[in-house]
Amino acid sequence: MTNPVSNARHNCSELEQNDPEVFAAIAGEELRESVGVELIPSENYTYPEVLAANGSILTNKYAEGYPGRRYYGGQEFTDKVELLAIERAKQVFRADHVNVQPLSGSPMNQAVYLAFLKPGDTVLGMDLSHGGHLTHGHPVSHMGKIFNFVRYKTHPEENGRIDFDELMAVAKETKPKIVLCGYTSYPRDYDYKDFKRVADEVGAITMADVSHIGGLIAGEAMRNPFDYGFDIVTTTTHKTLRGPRGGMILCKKEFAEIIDKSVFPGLQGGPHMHCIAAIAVTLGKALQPEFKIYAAQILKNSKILAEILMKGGIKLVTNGTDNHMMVMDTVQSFGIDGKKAEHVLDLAGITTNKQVIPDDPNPPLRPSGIRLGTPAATTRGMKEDDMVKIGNWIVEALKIHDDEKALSDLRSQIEAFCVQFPVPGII
Ligand code: DSN
Repeated sequence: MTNPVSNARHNCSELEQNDPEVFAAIAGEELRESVGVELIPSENYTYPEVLAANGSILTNKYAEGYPGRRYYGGQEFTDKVELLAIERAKQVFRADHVNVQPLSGSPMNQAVYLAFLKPGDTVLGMDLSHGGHLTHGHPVSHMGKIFNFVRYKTHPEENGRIDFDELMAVAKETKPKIVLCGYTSYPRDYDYKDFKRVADEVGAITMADVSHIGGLIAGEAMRNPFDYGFDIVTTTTHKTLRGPRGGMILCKKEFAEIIDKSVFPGLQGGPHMHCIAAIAVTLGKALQPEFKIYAAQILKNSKILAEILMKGGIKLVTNGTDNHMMVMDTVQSFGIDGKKAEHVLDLAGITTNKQVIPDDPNPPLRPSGIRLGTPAATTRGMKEDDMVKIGNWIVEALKIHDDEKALSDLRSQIEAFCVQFPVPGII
């Protein structure tokens, strides 16, 4: 990599002059994001307009409360911005009501649990190693200690199917208040009507955490849980949606008040108005026809990347993908754990993340797999032909995993490829 500071394109002369250390770190990150292939499926390159709103003076303002009923004066413009975000989110997701104030994914889900549950109440959520999230009740999470999360599993060898007869029996026995579906490392789609059937049988609320696929739902490339009668949908805004870091809770109108009270004053203080402005911009983009094309391309790229990896002898969890991501079993494929595989791919200039696989015998910091996906690469304009190249490079890098010289040569090839695809927001 060339010297990041001499190569810096970050546009802030005061920062460069007055805090060269932070400036240099940001410049280094800009360069890193430009010269490598970004395949972490929860990451993306946001829009220049989002960077402008997110870096705006709206960060100066306290705005506890909601539009029209705040605890501080001077809310003329914050109200406008928040209402724009809310109205656009309602349109994008066909939701009755939206709260755009959650600071990110964890408080977003916490606010939902705290709205409806008392300590000890039961939630059915997906097991972490099968694709669920920490906030879906993993025992190390605070929510996992307060509430009784009963974690269901998938059948990875049957395309990741969930056995709904089994889930129904568990629901009848444990009487959950919330039936939760949602994932961070599950490479398939859900059949929401089955979850709804289970929840209705036991009188539970249906909640879908679609953080990973929010943009794919917005772009109508994947199913929308509201079309199946779901009560609550949560999503972060910085993954497939391409927005700033943040979260949203979308719900049926009968839950509007309880959700709003749970977010503020129940859980959070002042909303981050600069982020909310950036979320409004993001949702404005999601309403454009081009966003549908983008969402569809993410899935096309994911399909072909999965095919190339499998053709190269890599075992994928569930043997493929229906969404933007896939999980490789690197122990089975190459005899190396996910920590080593992540490092090898880093050396080659391909960024991924180590990942537990279903019922992984290995620990989370040295798991058996790697998770990867196509949203960020698609944002850069990479298409099917490019995925073929990237897939073959991944196979090659993992095969030559102990040959640092060969990995370094591969990295030069990958850097030369990447610089042909500009990163939005980096001039
Ligand atoms: N950390 C996010 C992810 O990578 O999936 C979820 O919170």
